[in-house]
Amino acid sequence: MGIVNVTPDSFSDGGQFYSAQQAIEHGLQLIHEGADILDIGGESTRPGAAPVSDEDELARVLPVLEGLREGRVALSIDTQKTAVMRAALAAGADMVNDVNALQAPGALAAVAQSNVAVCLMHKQGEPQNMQQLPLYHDVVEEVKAFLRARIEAARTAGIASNRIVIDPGFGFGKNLEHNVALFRGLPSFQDLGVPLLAGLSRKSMLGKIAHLEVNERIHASVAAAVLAVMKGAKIVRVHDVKATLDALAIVNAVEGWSDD
Ligand code: 7PJ
Repeated sequence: MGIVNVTPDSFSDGGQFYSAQQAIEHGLQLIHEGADILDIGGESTRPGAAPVSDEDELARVLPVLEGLREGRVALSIDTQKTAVMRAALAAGADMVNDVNALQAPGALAAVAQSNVAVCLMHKQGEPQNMQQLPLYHDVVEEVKAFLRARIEAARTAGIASNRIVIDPGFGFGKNLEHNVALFRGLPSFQDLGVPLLAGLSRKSMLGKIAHLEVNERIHASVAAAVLAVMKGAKIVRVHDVKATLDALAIVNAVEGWSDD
């Protein structure tokens, strides 16, 4: 899954793909590099980021969805907003990626009434405050329990489990110790019976571990993606598609997962 940010203040690329045309060109480049899914987002969820209105978010993402629809890859809409989900699904999105796990009013119904896939992600707190004091007794068990409950809520709302993907939400209300514990515990998320997505690309946990600024994290990000796949992730959400696929080709050749 290649990341296409359409925000002026996105987490990791400094807003360089803000304009729709630039975002479309970036998406086409990621398709060329081998992405199977593009994740299009118009609201930054970086720690401390300010919320965006429905109208502004839609104005950012809809032209990009339209512009990439002919690209013959699956298009994911990265949003927490029910109105944005509905409009993006009407515009042909294939997947909803919700860092809020469809907890907004109407979000479960919006996805249930379509036939698209959904990624349910765990976070603690909200982007404005989530890194202030993340607290867990057992981070792996608590994140798993939350995701289990959200899978159940989605299924009850009419979303079949073969449409659901889960994500422990690296960096969303977790300190370095929590993030490392979750990463180590990734294999146990397979107990939940749906595919696992991991988003580690360029995140600050990698910077903290290897002492890297955000624009220096490609190699650490590739290592993290490879390790996540080896621990069971079926989808990795990345900025650097070609570098990641080159590394995963070696894993596939040696570990024999090329038919997955
Ligand atoms: C994630 C995401 C993630 C999912 C962001 C960033 C922050 N969606 N959206 N998982 N991260 N599913 O890219 O650094 O980890 S925004």
